[in-house]
Amino acid sequence: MNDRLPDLSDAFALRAAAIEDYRRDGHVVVPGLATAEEVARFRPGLLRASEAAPQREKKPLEERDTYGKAFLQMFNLWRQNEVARAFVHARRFARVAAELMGVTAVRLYHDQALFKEPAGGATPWHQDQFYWPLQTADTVTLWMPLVPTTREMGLMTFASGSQSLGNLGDFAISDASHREFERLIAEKGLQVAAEAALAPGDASFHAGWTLHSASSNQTDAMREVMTIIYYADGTLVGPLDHPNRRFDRDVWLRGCEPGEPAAGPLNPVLYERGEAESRPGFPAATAWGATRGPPSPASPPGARRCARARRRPSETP
Ligand SMILES: O=C(O)CCC(=O)C(=O)O
Repeated sequence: MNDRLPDLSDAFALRAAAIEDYRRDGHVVVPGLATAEEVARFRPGLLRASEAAPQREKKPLEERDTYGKAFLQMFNLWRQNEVARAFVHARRFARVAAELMGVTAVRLYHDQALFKEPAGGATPWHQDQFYWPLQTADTVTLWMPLVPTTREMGLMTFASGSQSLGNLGDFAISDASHREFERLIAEKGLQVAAEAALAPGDASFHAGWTLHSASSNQTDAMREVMTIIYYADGTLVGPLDHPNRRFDRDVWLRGCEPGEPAAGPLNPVLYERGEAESRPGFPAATAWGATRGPPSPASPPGARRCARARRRPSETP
């Protein structure tokens, strides 16, 4: 058997309608971004990486809070082995992220394996970007199951258009965020879109400010999902105005100070559009970019790394 990993660097033919849907709704499903065969080849390495990740929760489900019951959360798998690195760094995926956002280059913020255990709880409504000290609305999460996933195992639900409301307040993932955002969704009459079933390699993408939640796992099987979070190259580090953002800066933007480019050693550029790749006919910036300021420019030469990371290039987490 050929044990070389499948090549995930090719261009995926993203439908123009998917870009429009993403920019209007703040989320979209991209079926078949990877084939089931490709996912099957990467899965063992991703599982090994998730088992080795030091953050993997050891406490039994019943001793955890609502957030802890929602999923096992293991991050920076790409630092664990070459298989995980090739998956997380896949140019095919990063290019779709860039095309959805309408930016020319994207960086990695981090990856996370989100495994909802049998009897794992629902994921409360929340906004991801509450946690992220990133000064841009051009952030997006790829969410891809590694196994066939049904609603009963825990699939995502999105409040369409909620990304355009921006920051809805300081709500960490909790019962309180769920209550508050459920109330707000009803008050604003936002459409709620619930995924029904995804195959391995199908991916959903959601923007950093999109309100989302996920159903509980009522089956005996682990819901294995990989996520990869991207942001526009050129993004600056935002204020570290609460402990969650300080944590995120310390873990994922190590060495970067507010006001500097978010471009530390853990944030490689995963896709940069070449001249030959520009696709006339695709709108260039996010629909909400117009109201939230211009899209982030690509980094100027010399601004590729944040200052502290430049001074300490050998530092690794
Ligand atoms: O997988 C889940 O249950 C929730 C995922 C999520 O909140 C995210 O990817 O931002």
